[in-house]
Amino acid sequence: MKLAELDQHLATKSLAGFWKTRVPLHSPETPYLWKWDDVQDGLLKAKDTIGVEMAERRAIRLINPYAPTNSTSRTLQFTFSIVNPGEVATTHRHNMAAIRFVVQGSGAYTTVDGERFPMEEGDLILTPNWTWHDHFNGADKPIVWLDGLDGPLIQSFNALFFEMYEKEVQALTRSEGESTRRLGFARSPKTTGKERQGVPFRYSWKETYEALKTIGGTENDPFDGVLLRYVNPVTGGFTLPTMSCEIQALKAGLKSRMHRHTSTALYHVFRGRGRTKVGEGYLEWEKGDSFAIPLWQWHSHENLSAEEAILFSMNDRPVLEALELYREEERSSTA
Ligand code: GTQ
Ligand code: FE2
Repeated sequence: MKLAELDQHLATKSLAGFWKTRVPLHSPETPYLWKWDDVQDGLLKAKDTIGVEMAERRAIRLINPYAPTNSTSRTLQFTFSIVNPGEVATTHRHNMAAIRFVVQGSGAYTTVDGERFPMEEGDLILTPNWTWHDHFNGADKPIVWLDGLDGPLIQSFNALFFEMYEKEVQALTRSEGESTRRLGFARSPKTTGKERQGVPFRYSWKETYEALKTIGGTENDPFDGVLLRYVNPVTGGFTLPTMSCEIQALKAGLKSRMHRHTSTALYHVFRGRGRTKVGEGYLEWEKGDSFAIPLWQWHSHENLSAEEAILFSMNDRPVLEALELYREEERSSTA
């Protein structure tokens, strides 16, 4: 039998020979940067055009035009939300995990599984997989925050589920600060280690920044400056099963060494100005910008200003590690 004939025969039986399909390998992805001016302009236009009651969430997604998934990356998603004074974003839950990082404004609340968490600039709030969440802005100015989600990853499994709560706002069943008192500092001796990792939690900016300052005097990661992971309050490990959140300070003039790894990272510039070399090109960033560093691209960061720069980021390393797919390589040079 001729090869072409065989291939055709197999195709009629919904089969294919390995010699025909091979195994698709990793293909390099394109880094991308979103300017804050564009994001902010979109949010301010949406603020007056889209009612939060009609949209459920007034959120704008970052789309990497080079990604095949219509999302920020193949696994992780950034969106920015704006909530006007007095507005409520109604209660729902989904098995995407989400985080909120407050970019601008204050005086709003996110309620997660019955506990109310204040939202101040720089705070990080976890809404883990399948927790009920709603938001309320009690201030007299709009508030803007960054939503980080593992949506594209969950969609790749076709396992995304979503539910609306029966009421607009959920009842408060816990006191404010209860999760921190339960989990933030000490573990109950009854802790078994098998507790659900996806617990609601808030990392206040005040404490995050104090921690950055404290370790900044002595610890400097050659690839990332002064870097902190937001550890999960139950396990002490990654922030969530699917996402690791990190905050890093780059001292004035710092140039980090190059490395690459099989995790994908999304960044948001909280303070400062600089550039990140990714592959052969540079992503030039300033306060408010966001950028994506695809997996397996050599990269290094540079602070181009006389002030400290602070980057918030989220990556999918917990998933790569759990599946034994995580690998990392280092270079001794900075570019
Ligand atoms: O803020 O709860 O971008 O549920 C997509 C789905 C944000 C949210 C998104 C969501 C949210
Ligand atoms: Fe949500």
